[in-house]
Amino acid sequence: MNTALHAASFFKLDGKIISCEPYGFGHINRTFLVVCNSGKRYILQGINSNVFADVAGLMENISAVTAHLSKQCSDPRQYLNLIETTDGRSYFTDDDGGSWRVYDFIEDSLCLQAPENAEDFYQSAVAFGTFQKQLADFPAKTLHEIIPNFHNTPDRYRRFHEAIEKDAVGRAASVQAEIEDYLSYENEAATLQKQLESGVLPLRVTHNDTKLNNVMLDAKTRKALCVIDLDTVMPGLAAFDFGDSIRFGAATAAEDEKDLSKVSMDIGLYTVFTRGFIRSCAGMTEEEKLSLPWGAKLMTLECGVRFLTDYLNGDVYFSVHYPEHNLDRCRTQIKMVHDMDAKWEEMYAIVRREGGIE
Ligand code: ADP
Ligand code: GN1
Ligand code: MG
Repeated sequence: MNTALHAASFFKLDGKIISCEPYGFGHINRTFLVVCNSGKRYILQGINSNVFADVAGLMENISAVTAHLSKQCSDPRQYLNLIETTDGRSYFTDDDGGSWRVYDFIEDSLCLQAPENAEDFYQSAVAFGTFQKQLADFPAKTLHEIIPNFHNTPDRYRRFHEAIEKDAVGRAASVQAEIEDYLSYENEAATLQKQLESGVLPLRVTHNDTKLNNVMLDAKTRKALCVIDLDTVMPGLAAFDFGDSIRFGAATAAEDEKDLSKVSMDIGLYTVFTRGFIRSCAGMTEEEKLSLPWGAKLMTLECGVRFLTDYLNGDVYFSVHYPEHNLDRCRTQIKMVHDMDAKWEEMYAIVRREGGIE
């Protein structure tokens, strides 16, 4: 029996398992679709233990957050529902130390890799803005910090410097141009971190990985349904969630597009996302609203730094499908950053207008 199917047999599923197949496009966990003879479907995930050292803490976070959300949602498809193991735990550990969890499959839903129209992207903003608002009264201090310094951009630069120095797989010489381009932005990297440390920006419970493919839309109405992929829910800034959404969803091309002439930040999509996020996350301070353009730029810069760091380290973190995959990804991100620089004044003006700031 394969390990995923074996793991699935330890959960309280409705009926007998008839199939268990790889599913989706995540970079981190191993995801499977499990179908039972009752017709019921589930998502089984092998949790990536290289990325998540504290699986117990991670599952405690997810259990607590989904329990909190379940009290505020009328439709069970509006939050991730964890299925217990047969002995009443939130996850199963196999004989090789692998950790597995199961969720109800969110039926009649859509998960998009790119928005098909502006309304899809608006709905993803509603999903993430609502998620943040619903967690505004959640006691953030009780959450485990699953990946310390996850969106600490200066710390990502520190690790980038280490990777350049170490040059573990001898790739540094061939990517000097990319390294220099990223280093030329290092002086901007601490902008949000400084505002967080000085108390200008409030700490919230945030998702921290707000890619469009971490949102489910209702297949019939195409309205926001559910936010998924809760591994990185931790205390953070509104600008992190806003920014990572723009990085991925307002891009005019895929994260790994090779033809850079296709890559830019769609200002129309940026506008609709800003509108949806500000409207659904009521209560953001003026400083928070004004930090949103920085979120877009720094989350894109940071993700690019992470891709390039991983390329230099020999692709030890992100899943890659070919040797230059992380390099291609880092090139699209810096292209996006250049484009945001060109649109910087407009990005601010949009936030002011949508946020009602004179
Ligand atoms: P990763 O951390 O690897 O990105 P995700 O939790 O985002 O893993 O899951 C990968 C994909 O699996 C998602 O993009 C989505 O398509 C699908 N998926 C995850 N959870 C569910 C669910 N409960 N119902 C339906 N599809 C899901
Ligand atoms: C990873 O898990 P996934 O594929 O949604 C990563 C994010 C990156 C993203 C880049 C835990 O997200 O931080 O922004 O890839 N998640 C983790 O596509 O590192
Ligand atoms: Mg995901």
